[in-house]
Amino acid sequence: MAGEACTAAVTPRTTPAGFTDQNRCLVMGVVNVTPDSFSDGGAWFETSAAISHGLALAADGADIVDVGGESTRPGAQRVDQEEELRRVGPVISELAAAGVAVSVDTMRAAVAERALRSGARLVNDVSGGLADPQMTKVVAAARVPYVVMHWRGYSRDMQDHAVYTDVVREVRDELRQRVDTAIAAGVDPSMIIVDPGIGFAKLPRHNWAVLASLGEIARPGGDRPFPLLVGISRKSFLGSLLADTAGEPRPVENRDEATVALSTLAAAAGAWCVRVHAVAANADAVRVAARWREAGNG
Ligand code: PMM
Repeated sequence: MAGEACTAAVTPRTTPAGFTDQNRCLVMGVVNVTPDSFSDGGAWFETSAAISHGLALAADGADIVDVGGESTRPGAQRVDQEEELRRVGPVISELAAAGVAVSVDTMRAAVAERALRSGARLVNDVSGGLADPQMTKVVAAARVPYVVMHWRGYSRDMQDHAVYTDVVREVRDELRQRVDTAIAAGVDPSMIIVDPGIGFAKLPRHNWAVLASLGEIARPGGDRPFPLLVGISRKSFLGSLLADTAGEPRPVENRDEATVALSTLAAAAGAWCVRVHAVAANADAVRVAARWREAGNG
């Protein structure tokens, strides 16, 4: 495949078992059923608003709708399990019943298990199995695709862990440990998706270094690539990149154009999926990137 011959930033796009290859990067739309997420500030906290929003994202072209009940913005405190379940349960059931491919964004095995019973088709675990040792067992038993993200600790103090000598090597090696642990627990390797965890225990320069080496990140074992998910949407490193002349970061509500630009680049570099808030423009972007790759770039 053309991607093999290109730079380390480029990787062949691979697809996890359970998803059909669409010949392009997929788009995962975000529904945060939280009062305090940084990007949408509680707009979808009511169950009915979250369901309508998930349906709207699917209509806009989301291939997957990711439903989460716990904010992971830097500094966020945890919610308890019952509250997390109360937030995501009805939203997942309704969206799945409407035929939407739903993923659950959770670090808790019990929440993942309930979400899968309600119709979720993928587990998105930002802790990559570190937060709850039961998670990999639940995923293995359910035989569903599993997103293993690079993570160094809970949101309340994660930025204290943004210390690296060689960020690409360390992220890749730590992902490898998480992937090995998941496989040892019985998760089918063909169901694993890796994610560099942009903004999680990372400063802007770490995010950019990792994004420039997606080919290496996708190969935590150094050999065959895993499907890669990238979550860059509206994140603060884009705010600082686009700061005004006084140094004020670009506000979160004005970061969608930059998100689209970076989704295009990630898709052109071979990402399997981009996780975004504004679906329609990113759905166009991944189609442009697919055509770009088909034309011989990547
Ligand atoms: N980022 C957030 C939440 N969940 N999941 C994955 N797999 N990758 C990410 O980068 C990621 C995630 C934080 O963003 P949000 O608060 O806007 O949802």
